[in-house]
Amino acid sequence: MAEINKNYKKLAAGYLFPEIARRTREFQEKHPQMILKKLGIGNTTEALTPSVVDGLKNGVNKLADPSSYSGYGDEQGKVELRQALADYYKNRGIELSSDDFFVSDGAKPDSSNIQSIFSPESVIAVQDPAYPVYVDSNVIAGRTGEFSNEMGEYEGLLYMPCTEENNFFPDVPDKKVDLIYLCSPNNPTGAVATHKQLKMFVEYAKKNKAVIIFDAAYSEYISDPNLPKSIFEIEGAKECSLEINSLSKFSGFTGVRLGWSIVPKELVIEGTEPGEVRSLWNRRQSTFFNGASNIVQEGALAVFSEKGLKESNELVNYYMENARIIMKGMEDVGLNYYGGINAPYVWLKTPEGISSWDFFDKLLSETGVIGTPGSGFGPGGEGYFRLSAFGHREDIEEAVESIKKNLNL
Ligand code: PL4
Repeated sequence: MAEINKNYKKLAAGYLFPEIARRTREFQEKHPQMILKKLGIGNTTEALTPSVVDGLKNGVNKLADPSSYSGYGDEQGKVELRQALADYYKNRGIELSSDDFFVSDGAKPDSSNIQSIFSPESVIAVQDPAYPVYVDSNVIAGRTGEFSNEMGEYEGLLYMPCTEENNFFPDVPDKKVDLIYLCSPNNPTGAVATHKQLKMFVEYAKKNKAVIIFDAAYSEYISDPNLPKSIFEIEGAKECSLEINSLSKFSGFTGVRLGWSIVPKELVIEGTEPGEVRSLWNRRQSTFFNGASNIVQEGALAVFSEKGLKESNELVNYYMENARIIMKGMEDVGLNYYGGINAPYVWLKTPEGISSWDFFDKLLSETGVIGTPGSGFGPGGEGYFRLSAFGHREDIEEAVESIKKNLNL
């Protein structure tokens, strides 16, 4: 008898972002005259840069010519792209082999799939609040108990609180865990871990034979040169960490799709030899994934040219100017906020007594602005609200003006 994977039934609610889209559609149907301003989903809006467009065209042209046509490629990605990635890290002082890189179609699939190479018995620790994929993928894999409505938590998961008191970066767990998800700059709080904080996690992981899964999807938004962009800037991290990243937010690849994971040869867990964990991930990817599009990989190669990097950095600056406009607006209306400095998210504290979802409804109905309720990122997000800096400048300005004019505080 076929049976479904019952773990799906444990999932507390629909996946956050489709849920926001559903509520927005419902509202728009009831208020067709209202022009909505979308600062909810962290979705890029600006056009691909000229270098990337040339790279993609080059990919198409190669396929149009029988002498350069290619079909299936290596599941791990093009050799040149893996090397370009290794060189990019090397320029930032991080020595990695191109074999440590696995090109994929994004950080979301990598961050949800990576758990499959670890034991089903693994105890998981997540930042609270965090990108929901880390929790949901482990719920589906059966690493949690039921969801407690009272606590807003899954049994068996360790939630590491990220609060105003600890500047939204957690202390190391006070008990033994096996897999630790860290995201810096953090989605949704916009907080960035310092070298010292990451060092404490690396020390914890080594002492407890745990593995850190480091999501660096927003690393290019760090402008402070004193803050680490990669876990591998920390001494000893290669032995206990892997990292995930993508071109979604750096180069506007949210719809183009290209990411990568770094599983260093040095990463060793109990009972494995150097290179064995990397081989497991290779095995997993070779079985379940047929490689990123060859056209897209040409576009990605173009990002890592001198001109391509300059253009992508300009994109980042564009969105960060949006973040500054949002922060200024929040100051003007007197709402407390965090993040927004080295990250494209502004993390608002909702007014006293208003829950995250109630603030979502209030902001939408009074101002037409869509944001993301903090509680959608975990129980620690209750009482907070995320505004995304991804958007056309005029839309961001209109959204801020509408908040200033219409929000009834
Ligand atoms: C909506 C910490 C956004 N449908 O594009 P990818 O797959 O390379 O990256 C996804 C990703 C990975 N890691 C972190 C992220 O925040 C994201 C993207 N998050 C958001 O608004 O929080 C887009 C969400 C998209 C999704 O489900 O990822």
